Amino acid sequence: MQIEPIARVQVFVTCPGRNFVTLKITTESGVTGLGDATLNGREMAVVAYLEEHVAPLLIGRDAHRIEDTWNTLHRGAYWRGGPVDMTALAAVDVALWDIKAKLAGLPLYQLLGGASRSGVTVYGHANGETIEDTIAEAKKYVAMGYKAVRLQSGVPGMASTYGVSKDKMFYEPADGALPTENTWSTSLYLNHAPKLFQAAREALGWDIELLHDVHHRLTPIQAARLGKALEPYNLFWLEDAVPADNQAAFRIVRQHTTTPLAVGEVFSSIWSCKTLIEEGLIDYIRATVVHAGGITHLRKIAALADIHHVKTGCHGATDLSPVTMAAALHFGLSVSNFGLQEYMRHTPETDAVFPHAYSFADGMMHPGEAPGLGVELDEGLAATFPYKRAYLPVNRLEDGTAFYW
Ligand code: GCO
Ligand code: MG
Repeated sequence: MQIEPIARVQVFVTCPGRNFVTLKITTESGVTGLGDATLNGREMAVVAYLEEHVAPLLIGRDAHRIEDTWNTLHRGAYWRGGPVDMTALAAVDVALWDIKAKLAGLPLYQLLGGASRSGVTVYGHANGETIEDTIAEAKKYVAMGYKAVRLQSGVPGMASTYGVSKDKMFYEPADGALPTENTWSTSLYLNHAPKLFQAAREALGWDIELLHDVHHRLTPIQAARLGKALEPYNLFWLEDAVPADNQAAFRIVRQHTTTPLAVGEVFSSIWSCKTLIEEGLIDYIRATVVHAGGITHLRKIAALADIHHVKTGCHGATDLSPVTMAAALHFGLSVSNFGLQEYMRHTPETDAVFPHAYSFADGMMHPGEAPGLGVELDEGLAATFPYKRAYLPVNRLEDGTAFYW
């Protein structure tokens, strides 16, 4: 039996415009694997967890035993689960898949069953202060070949809202050494959102898929009303319509609207979406490689989803590093029930720190043919971008009540 003992485990933190945490595992024969361990706004919690509690358990283990390592780290942790633990576990898992595929001399998707499609269809982010600006941005995505675009626009009367950036291409909300405070009005938003999509259909036609992210801000009955109001505009999905801590909340939304529902970017395990999937309450599951326990665990979520007609729709914001982007593309290319992949382009600095083999053409991405994930970390360049504490914003209602962001 071929054994590939783990010799070294290192954690790198770099901030080429935003913070990224990267795990690097090196085997005794010198093969390296990378895993993304970035948890936006809580980066150093995962660093400490990996360095102090996970790395010592890995030294000497056989890098080939991915499933056993996953179960050992998960079942062997009495306090298991949650975003910090599952992000750390994901980083280990992805790094081990990277190593295994490099040893096999194959791009990772080949080990996951091979390509099920010619490419991974992605959606881009069009956003603007006004409906007109947002539509103008969307037209640029259509011109670039995108087949699906997410639309977010500013709401008249609200100083700022989720998804609308100062710099349209690189939306980066984790912008403060202390959280920025936003003010939220559900009624202004609910009156505005359908107008955005009515104008978008008039200007963009019906051949482009349109998506929208509510970012966890409605009650179930408000989400139901929005879903109904958006039905005439044929959305590909309505995302995070309500906070999903209570999976049963989706029953109300579901029974009122045929607008397809997506949820799960903040989920860390199959237990966060078991009811949603089994009861057919959603159409797309947005759990990702980096925050839901890596490729090993995401495959189990996707397998459960598959038998319930739920497709994947993995999170792919800029706070997920190119290591996650690559892993998501290998996963998306091979998984049977692929739906759509989010793609927010990284800054040129980030792309330089993480040279990668993946590429975009005609609205689709491909992970490339390099053995493993096809991503490396330029450690020298990474070291020139030191960590900077950065929080995601917080939200308050107009009367000052603390609210979901
Ligand atoms: C998305 C997400 C992001 C998150 C961000 C938080 O749909 O891409 O909602 O914009 O807000 O990933 O870290
Ligand atoms: Mg989202």
